[in-house]
Amino acid sequence: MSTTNLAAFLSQGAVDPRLGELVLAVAEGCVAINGHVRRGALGQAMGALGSENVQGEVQQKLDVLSNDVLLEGCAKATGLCAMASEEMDTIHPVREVGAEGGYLLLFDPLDGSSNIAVNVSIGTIFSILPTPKDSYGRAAAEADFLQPGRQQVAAGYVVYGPQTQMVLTLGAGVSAFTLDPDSGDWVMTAADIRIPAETKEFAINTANTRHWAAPVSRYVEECLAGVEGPRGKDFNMRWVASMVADVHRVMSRGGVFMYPWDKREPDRPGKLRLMYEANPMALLVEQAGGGSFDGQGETLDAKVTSLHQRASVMLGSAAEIARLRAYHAS
Ligand code: P6P
Repeated sequence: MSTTNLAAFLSQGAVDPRLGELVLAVAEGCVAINGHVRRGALGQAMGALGSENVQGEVQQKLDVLSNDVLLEGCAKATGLCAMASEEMDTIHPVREVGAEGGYLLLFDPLDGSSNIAVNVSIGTIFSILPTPKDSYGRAAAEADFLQPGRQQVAAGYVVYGPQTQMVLTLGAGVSAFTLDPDSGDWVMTAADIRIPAETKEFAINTANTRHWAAPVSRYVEECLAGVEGPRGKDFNMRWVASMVADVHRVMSRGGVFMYPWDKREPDRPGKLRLMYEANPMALLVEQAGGGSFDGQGETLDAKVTSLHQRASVMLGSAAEIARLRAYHAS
């Protein structure tokens, strides 16, 4: 593969220069976040703040630091109209856009932050929507963000693991870039990523087994039954409890990642958030030939009613998602 980098990839003719500028600003912010993550206890960013975010979750210092890094770094992107984050109750307006339109950026600045203290991979997830046509010439409103995931013009994540990697789609396939720790450059290390349709690996928190809906229980039980069971093959289970790490494994070698609805909070669709976790991951997975299902329909078609709404998430290898869909239909 000829060596190319993120800047060159984003400056291709087909990419709106303002979109490329915004993705580069996100990438630069993630380089700064990467630095804080990797300093760990040697830095000032470890530990909990004692505050809670809009989700009612204890905020880690790195959660807020990462959020601030992205707010400050991305505001310079000339096409950016407003931002929204897991860590902020309301949207963060940046500038009005004229008739040429612009972009809305959503992110989970540091997903899986409960893993910071135990040195397990964590990540940043981001999603980019177009500003709605009726928003031209005025400041952004929260309602402008409430678009189905299929409207995304770009989505990606950065996983802070043994390597720091960005996996990105602009709607025409999925590429991966590895941060060169020496040069600080994002070097393309994978192009046109494809998820195998079949798999022998599933990821779900099995501590919740007694709370699952019947179709999910059936799917997992059949995986556990292995070669003697209806699947006729043995499966392996993984659960990092860091969505970016678990989804990166699916993007890298196939598999199924599930955080489905369960009986613990029957009125809540699921634990994960639609706008800045499920939707960006669903676009990446679909662009790589996989599928994403929320128990009723495609994640990307889910109706959006609020910025921080949650979703049931089942995504990964196409044949497995088709099976889960069939079990939910029967
Ligand atoms: P549980 C991390 O807190 C997170 O939001 C996702 O990254 C991860 O997949 C999930 O929650 C883990 O949840 O209930 O297994 O701890």
